[in-house]
Amino acid sequence: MATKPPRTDIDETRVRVTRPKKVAVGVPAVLHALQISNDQMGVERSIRSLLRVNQKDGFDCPGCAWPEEDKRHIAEFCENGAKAVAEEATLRRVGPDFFAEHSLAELGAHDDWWLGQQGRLTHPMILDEGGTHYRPISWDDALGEIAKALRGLADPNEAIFYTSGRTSNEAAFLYQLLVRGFGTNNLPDCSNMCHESSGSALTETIGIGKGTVSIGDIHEADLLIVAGQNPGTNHPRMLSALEKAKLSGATIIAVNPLPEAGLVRFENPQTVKGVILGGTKLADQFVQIRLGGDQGLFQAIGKHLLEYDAEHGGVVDHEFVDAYTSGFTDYRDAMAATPWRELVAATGLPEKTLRRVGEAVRVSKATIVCWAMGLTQHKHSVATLRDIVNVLLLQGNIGRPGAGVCPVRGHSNVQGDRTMGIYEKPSEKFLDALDDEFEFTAPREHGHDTVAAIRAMRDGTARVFMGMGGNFVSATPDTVVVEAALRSTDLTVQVSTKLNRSHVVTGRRAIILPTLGRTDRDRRGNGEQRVTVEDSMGAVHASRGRLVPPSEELLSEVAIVARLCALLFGTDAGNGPGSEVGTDSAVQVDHGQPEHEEIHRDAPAVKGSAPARSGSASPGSGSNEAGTRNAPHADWVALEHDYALIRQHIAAVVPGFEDFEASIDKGRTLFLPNGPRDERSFATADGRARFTVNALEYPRIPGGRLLLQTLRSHDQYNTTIYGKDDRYRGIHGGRRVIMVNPKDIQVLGFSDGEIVDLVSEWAGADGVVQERRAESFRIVGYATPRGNAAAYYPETNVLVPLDSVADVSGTPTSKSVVVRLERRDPSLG
Ligand SMILES: Nc1nc2c(c(=O)[nH]1)N[C@H]1C(S)=C(S)[C@@H](COP(=O)(O)OP(=O)(O)OC[C@H]3O[C@@H](n4cnc5c(=O)[nH]c(N)nc54)[C@H](O)[C@@H]3O)O[C@H]1N2
Ligand SMILES: Nc1nc2c(c(=O)[nH]1)N[C@H]1C(S)=C(S)[C@@H](COP(=O)(O)OP(=O)(O)OC[C@H]3O[C@@H](n4cnc5c(=O)[nH]c(N)nc54)[C@H](O)[C@@H]3O)O[C@H]1N2
Ligand SMILES: [Mo]
Repeated sequence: MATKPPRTDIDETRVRVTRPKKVAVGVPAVLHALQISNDQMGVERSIRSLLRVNQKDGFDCPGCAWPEEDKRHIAEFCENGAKAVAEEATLRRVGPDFFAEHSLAELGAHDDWWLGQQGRLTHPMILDEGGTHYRPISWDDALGEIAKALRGLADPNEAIFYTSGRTSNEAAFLYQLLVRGFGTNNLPDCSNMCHESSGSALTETIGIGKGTVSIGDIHEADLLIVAGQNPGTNHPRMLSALEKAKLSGATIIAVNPLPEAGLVRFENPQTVKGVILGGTKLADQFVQIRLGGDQGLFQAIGKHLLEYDAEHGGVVDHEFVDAYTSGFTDYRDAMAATPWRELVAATGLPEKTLRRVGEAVRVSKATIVCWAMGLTQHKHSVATLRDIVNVLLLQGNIGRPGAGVCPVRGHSNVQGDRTMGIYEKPSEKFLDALDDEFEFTAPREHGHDTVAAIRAMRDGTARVFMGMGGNFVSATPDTVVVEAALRSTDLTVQVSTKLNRSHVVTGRRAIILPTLGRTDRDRRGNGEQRVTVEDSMGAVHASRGRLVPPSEELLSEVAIVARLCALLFGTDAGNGPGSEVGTDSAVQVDHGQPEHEEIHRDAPAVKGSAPARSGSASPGSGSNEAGTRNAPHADWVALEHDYALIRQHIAAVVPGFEDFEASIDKGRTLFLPNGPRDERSFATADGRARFTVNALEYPRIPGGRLLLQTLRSHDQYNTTIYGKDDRYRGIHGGRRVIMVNPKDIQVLGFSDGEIVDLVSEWAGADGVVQERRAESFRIVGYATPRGNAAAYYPETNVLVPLDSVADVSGTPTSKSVVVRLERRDPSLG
C-alpha cells in the first residue's frame, strides 16, 4: 500500500533547514500570531477576537485544553491559540459557488493545507450518488436525508457517530442522547487516538479517568516531570504555569527523545522579564529517552525509591500506603526483581542518569507528572502510565497540594465530551440516569471505538458515518484502509466548520453540515446562547462567541442535533423543563405514519416561520409512531432554542453539575468533584488506589530499521495545517521530512538532504510482514536518539497499521512505527 503526495504537497525538495531553537515563545511568537490573524481576518476583527480569548465574558480558546490562570492577563492567548482563532474567524468562505467550481476529483488532488485555507463552510451541501460536485441542499432536506438513511438501516449498530473534541458540553450531551436514542453506543471519538491510555490506566488504578491536579497544584509543586509532551508548541500557556512553579523553586525534568524548544528555555511574552532578560531556563534536567522507554524510566524511579527506603527509611509514605492503597508488596517485590541492566536497555540511559532522576523524585516534597501523546500512543502505554501511578503512590503524591497526575488533554473540550457521555463503553450508572431522565432504555451493548469503527466500515457491517467535527480520514491510522472503508459506506455526514479531507473522501453519498464555531455569536429563539466546556483539570466554564457568523445559513451543533432528535424521535412538547418556550424553527417535525415520512421539502431553512410542533404525538407515544423503538422523550424544539434547558438535563444526569446554571450565571467556574484529589477516595474495584505489577516492555528495533514517531509541527492543529514551517525545530517550507540521528543516516547508507520513501513493516496476526509506503520524504539530520526517527502527522498516518494498537486502550501506536528508508528510483523524480 502506498500513497502519493497530493499534487500541491510535493514540497520536500524545497525544504530549508536551520538550527533548531532553544527558546520558545517570546515576542517573535506574538508577532507571528498577529500576522497570521491579520491575513485571515483583517486587523479589526483580529483585535476584537483576540481580546476575547479566555476572558471571563468571552469565548474559550479553541486551541488546547490547558486551563486558564485564576488571574487572567489582558491577552490570555498564545501564538498557537491565536492561530486556532484565526483559522476559525477567517473571512474566507467556502460556499455553493466554490463547490460548483471545484469537482470532488479536483479537491482530492489538493493537500490538507490547501483545503483548510479555503475558508469557512457556509451552506449545507450534498453529494449525490455518482455525482462529481457537491450541490446545495436545504437544512430540512439534508436532515431528512440523514434521518431516512438511519431509519433504513437493518440495525442501529450499522451507524457510526464520531466526535472530535471541540464540541461543547451542551451539543455533546444532546448528541450522545441522539445516538443512544437511535439505539447504539457506536460513539468513537478522537480520545480513542489520544488520551484513551490515560483514561484506562487511571480508572483502573485511582478510580477516575482524569488528572488529579489543579492549576494551583502546578504552581505549588516541588518537582514537575514533563514526559512525552511538547508544550512549547501544543500547550504554550502551560509554559507560563511552569515558569511560575520554577520561580517558586520547583525543579522541572523534561523526558523526551527530542530537545523541544519550550522545555529547554521559555520567554514569557507577558512579563518584562521574558522580554528583556532572555527568559527562564525551565528544565533542570533534560532526559533524552529512547522512544517507548518511559516504562523503564518510571520502574527505575520506583526501584531507586524502594532501594533507598529499604536502606535508610523515610521515603515511602507508609501511612498513606497502608490507609489508601492495595498491592504495595507485590509491586515492591517486582521492582526488586527487575535488574538495572534491563532498565538501562529499555531507556537507552545509563544507570547513573536513571538514579539521578530517582534522586530528584526522592527529595521532592510534592511531585506532579505531566504527559501527553509521547506516553499514550505506544503498545505498552497503559502499563507505562500504571507505573507512573505506582511511583506517585509510593510517596503519597496523590490527593495533596502540589502533587498528582496531570495528563494534559488535547482538544479544548475533549474531556468535557467524555463527561457528557461521548463514550463507546458507557457506565451502567450513567445509562441508568439517562434512562430515568428521558424515559427510555438506552442500549447496553458496548459500541465501536475508532479502530473498531474503521473495521466495521471496512467489513460492511457499518453503512452510515456521521462526524461531529474532526477529520476522520486524516486523523486515523492506516489511511489507505480508512479511505476504502469510508468509500464503501452508503452515506457520510460531516458537521464541520472548515473544509477538510473527510469532505473529499466520502461514502456513496455525502452531506456537509456547516456549523458555528467557538468564536461565532449563537443567536437562538431565547436570545444569545452560551455553551460550556471543561478544561484539562475538570473545571467547567461558559464560553460565548461574539463574532458575526460566516453565514446566516449556519446552525449551531446543538440546533443540528436537536432537529435530528425531533425527526427521529418526534417532539414531546409536554416533557422537560421550559416547554413553553416559543419557537421559530423551520424544521417540520414529522410524527406521521411511515407513508408520509418525507419531511416538508420546501420549508425555508433557518429563518422560517412554520410551527415546529406539527405532529400530534403525545408524550410516551410519539416516538413509536415516528418509527423508532423506545425513543427518549424531551421537548427538542425547546432545547434547540434555550441551551439552559439542556444544562438542566445535564444537571439531572451527570454528577457534579447540580449547581450548573447558577455558577455560570455568576460567571464562576464549576470545579467537578475529583475523588482522589478532594478526599483521597478511590472508586476502584477494591475502593483503594492500586499498585500494579507490569512486565517491563519496550520496543525492539530490527536491524537496519528505525522506530518512527509521528508528531505535530509548530504550524498545525492536528490535521489542520497552518503553514509549512516548524520554526522551533528549524524546518522551513515543507512537511515531508524525516528527522534522523546523523549517525544513523550514515550507518544506513544515506545522506542528509536525500529524498527517500518510508516503508513501514508490520507483522500481522498471521506473522506475515505487511508493508506500507509513504513516498518522497527529505532526510533531516536531527538530535533524536539512535534508532529513533520523527516525522509529521497526518502525512505519515498511511504507515500506521490499523491493527497496531495499545494493549487495553486500543489507541493506535502513532509513536512507534517500524520503518525502513528506501532510496527513490531517480527516474520517479
Ligand atoms: N498548536 C497545537 N496545539 C495542539 C495540537 C496541535 O496539533 N497544534 N493538538 C492538540 C491535541 S489533540 C493534543 S492530543 C495535544 C498533543 O500534544 P503533544 O503530545 O505535545 O503532541 P505531539 O506533537 O504528538 O508530541 C509528542 C511529544 O512527545 C515526545 N515523544 C514521542 N514519543 C515519546 C516517548 O516514547 N517518550 C517520551 N518521553 N516522549 C516521547 C515527542 O518528541 C514530542 O515532544 O496538543 C493539543 N494542542
Ligand atoms: N499519526 C498520528 N495520528 C494521530 C495523532 C498523532 O499524534 N499521530 N494524534 C491523534 C490525536 S491526539 C487526535 S486528538 C486526533 C485528532 O482528530 P480530529 O479531532 O478528528 O481532527 P482535527 O484535525 O482536530 O479536526 C479538524 C476539523 O474539525 C472541524 N472543526 C473545527 N472546529 C470545529 C467545531 O467547533 N465544530 C465542528 N463541528 N467542527 C469543527 C474542522 O472542519 C476541521 O477541519 O488525531 C489523532 N491522530
Ligand atoms: Mo489529541
